[in-house]
Amino acid sequence: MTLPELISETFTQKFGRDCDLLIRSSGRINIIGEHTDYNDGFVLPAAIDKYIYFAVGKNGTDSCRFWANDIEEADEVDLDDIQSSDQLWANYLFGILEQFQQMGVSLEGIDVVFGGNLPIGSGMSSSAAMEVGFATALKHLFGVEIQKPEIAKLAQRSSHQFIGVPCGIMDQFASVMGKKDRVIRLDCRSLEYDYIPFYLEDYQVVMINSKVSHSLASSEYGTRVKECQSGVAILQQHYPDVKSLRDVSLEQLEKHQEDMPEVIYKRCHYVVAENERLLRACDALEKGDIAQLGQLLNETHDGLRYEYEVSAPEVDFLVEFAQQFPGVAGSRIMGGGFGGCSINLVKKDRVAAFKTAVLQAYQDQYSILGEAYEVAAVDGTRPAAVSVN
Ligand code: GAF
Repeated sequence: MTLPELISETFTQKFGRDCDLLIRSSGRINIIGEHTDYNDGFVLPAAIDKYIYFAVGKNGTDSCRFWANDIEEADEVDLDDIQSSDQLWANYLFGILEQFQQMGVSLEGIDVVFGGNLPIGSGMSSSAAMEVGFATALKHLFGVEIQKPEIAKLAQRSSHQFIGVPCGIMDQFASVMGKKDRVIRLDCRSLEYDYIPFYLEDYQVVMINSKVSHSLASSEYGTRVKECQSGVAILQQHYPDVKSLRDVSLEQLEKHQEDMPEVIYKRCHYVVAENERLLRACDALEKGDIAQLGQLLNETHDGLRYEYEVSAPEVDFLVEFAQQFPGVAGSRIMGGGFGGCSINLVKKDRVAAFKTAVLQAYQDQYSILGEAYEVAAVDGTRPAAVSVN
């Protein structure tokens, strides 16, 4: 049975009728440009072929019932009184309902079944895929006129307001705006974007899931946001036009190293350098220079590990192993950090050997069974047919 069949059939079994609509939502990878989005910088993500499907249908009541198929948990919420749930996954959905209500949409009760093959908590944006997937379902079900970039912004607001995570726009934007065989070069200040052909010659993107997710992740994320803001406040004393780290050059930053605490300098240095690296990475991609692209990924990992300090020992191990493995052009931790996946550019004829070797070494070192996924860039969140996977 295909995934869409599974999700729509589960809907039928649970709720005793067929669903009205099926939505396919994608996870995302980010080639380079990590922790730059909330600094008004650039990112280079793509929607990928790891999905969450939503089967939805109106139920004629004022309440919404949810079934999370992968973890077999249910939840329910009254549309007149949307309160936080004890279950985090439910809050990603409740927050979207609240956003639609704030837009003045008059919602009716619905039933929802969702699930898929996008690993949860692995840095591939399962939460953003849930948010934009559910928002896309509501758009179609209630005939709401809302464009895709607005869906991304609405989902980001929901993360800020309902979940309390001050995330950037990258994940939601990539999930909903992704295009087959393209990466998105997104300016997170203006939300202007273009699509860059994503052809890696004889290389393949391979994700290695460490299966660890350290609990520091959300509190440290907020701390990084604040650290960057305090760096900006110091720089503004010298450069009044600076609004965010996006506006700062390495030269300007280095000149004022002594004016800021060491930790703030390190955070700012990483972000400013990462923005510059991204522009060089786009060049490398356009020229088909995968060796150069890989080298930039390696540099990003060092920055995330030593300057931004958002890596994790388990992922450092995976990355160090990969960087030394013949046929790997580059490797780094991907996403918010503190666990999750590494992203690796691997020669196609070395993929099988790499996956076996890295997972074995990881298991020997940490007694954890990691997972490897070969991923491709696909079209982002959209209505789906039951018969197509
Ligand atoms: C998380 C956030 F949600 C994104 O907005 C982004 O900041 C990313 O971490 C780091 O690049 O996925």
